[in-house]
Amino acid sequence: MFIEKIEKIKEQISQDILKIKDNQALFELEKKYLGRKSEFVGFLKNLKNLAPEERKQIGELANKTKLEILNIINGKKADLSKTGSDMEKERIDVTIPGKKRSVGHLNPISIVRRDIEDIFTGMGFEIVDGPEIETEFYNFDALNMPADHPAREMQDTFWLKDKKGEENLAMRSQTSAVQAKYMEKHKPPLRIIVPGKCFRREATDTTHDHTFYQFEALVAGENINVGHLKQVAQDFFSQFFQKEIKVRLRPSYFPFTEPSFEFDITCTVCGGVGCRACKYNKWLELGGAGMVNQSVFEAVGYKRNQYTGFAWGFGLERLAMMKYKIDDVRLFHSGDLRFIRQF
Ligand code: FA5
Repeated sequence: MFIEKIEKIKEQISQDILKIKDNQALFELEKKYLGRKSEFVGFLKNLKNLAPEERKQIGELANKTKLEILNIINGKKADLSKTGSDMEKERIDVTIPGKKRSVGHLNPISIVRRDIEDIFTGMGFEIVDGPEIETEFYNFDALNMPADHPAREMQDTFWLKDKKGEENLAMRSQTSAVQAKYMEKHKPPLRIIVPGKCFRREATDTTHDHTFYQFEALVAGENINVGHLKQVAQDFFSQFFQKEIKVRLRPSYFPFTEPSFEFDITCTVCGGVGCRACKYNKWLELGGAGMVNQSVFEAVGYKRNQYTGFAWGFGLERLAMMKYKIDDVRLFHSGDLRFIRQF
């Protein structure tokens, strides 16, 4: 009799639930089946009057049924909470274009640096790295620039104390600092480029910043001459700019090269007419260059006059300025998003 009753309740709720259209009706239904005064709860209360064996069997069935009733009610609750407008909100229009995710991109300095590295590895050069904090020895002394040398003044930099508290570590002022370090460990023939960050205590202007990049080239071997220097540079520029670029070597002085040159290319921002980027000079100085001074070779342990070589140190920003027609070097490190997002 009890079992039949339970079955009947189950059947009844399965039918009743179909008629429920709103939360109020569902509330009434829940009350009807599971409320304190409901037939089912009254029935559960009466179980205690059954014989133990029967109580166990029917009790289990009753509890299972109670769970089933709860499931039916909760299922309906979930259905009702998804009203017509909720469904509308959840509707997905797969034809709407997706949201564009903004992915980062390379800084123009990195783009140019990679371009340079590609071109020079294509010419058989090795890419060498060096520390940005350098000893006074490698940044200056090994390059024939002892402490009292006037050329040091043009590369005033920021000094740091070493572990002993002596101020003889420099934020390197030139990538030439890597020259002696590399040659101490390698013998010619050698061909390297060293792209990297340099620092100087500068009064900044459109072509000078306190932090900038250079890329050094160093070639050493037998019978290397100025013609090689000019040709390699010329090949590089025509590949880099994808067009013929005029170069100009002006006599100059660096303690570590002999003879020395200033290396200019025609300003590609104004096409050689004169603009802010070239300070109305029509030419833009890219860097210094020259034939490696035999004293530098000697300082790293090579025999004097056994090898010859050339080196240069070009400003990487200046190349980027030419390539992208940027008229102020300070923009690169300004952190100005309006600038950076243009690349
Ligand atoms: C040198 O630094 C030498 N080490 C170059 C060199 C290497 C000569 C090997 C001979 C052999 P200079 O001080 O002229 O030279 O700097 C070279 C280039 O670095 C400059 O022409 C310029 O393009 C870039 N540069 C120098 N100072 C700055 C600066 N403050 N801001 C931006 N670019 C700079």
